[in-house]
Amino acid sequence: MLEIERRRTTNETDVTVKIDFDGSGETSVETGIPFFDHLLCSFARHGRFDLDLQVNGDLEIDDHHVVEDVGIVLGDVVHEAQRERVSIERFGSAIVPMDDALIMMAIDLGGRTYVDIKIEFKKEHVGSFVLDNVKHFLRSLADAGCLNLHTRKLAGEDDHHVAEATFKALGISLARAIQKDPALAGSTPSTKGNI
Ligand SMILES: [Mn+2]
Repeated sequence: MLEIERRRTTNETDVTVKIDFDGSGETSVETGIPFFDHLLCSFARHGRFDLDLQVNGDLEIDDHHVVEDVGIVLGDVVHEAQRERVSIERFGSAIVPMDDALIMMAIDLGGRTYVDIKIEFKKEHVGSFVLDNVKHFLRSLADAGCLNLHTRKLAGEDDHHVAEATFKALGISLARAIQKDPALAGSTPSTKGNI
């Protein structure tokens, strides 16, 4: 069990998260943006994270602040998980197909932030969710979590599939990076001795 709780309150949003990185994929997610909820549930389900995420945000403006702040809070809890757990795998990657869509993602929890996102969409929205916010979410998460994150759309015509495969790839990559490597026996996967 690697359970972390966080609450982040600003003038724009109030985000409460409880996540168990060693869970089974149980989700309760309410951001006020149905398609974003769907993406976050896919992320948690395929990462086998138990995720309870409740957000009150200024959606009367648009979905930007909610998406950004959920990214920041999730990055924060990833960073804490990485510090709490010794002997993590550190690297995690996935290539996830979803019908026409094919997404590659690779993550390093080595503590140095670098983000390279090449995911393009055909349309501007799915439902009330602005698709450009997928990139903004990933960047916010990587910044707050000190992640090295690379992702590519290798194929995909349907924006719903492209976005969902991206969140599945994120869940799987993170789960692989954060899992314990028993072979390390208490040491850290870095030639420097710590990360
Ligand atoms: Mn779907």
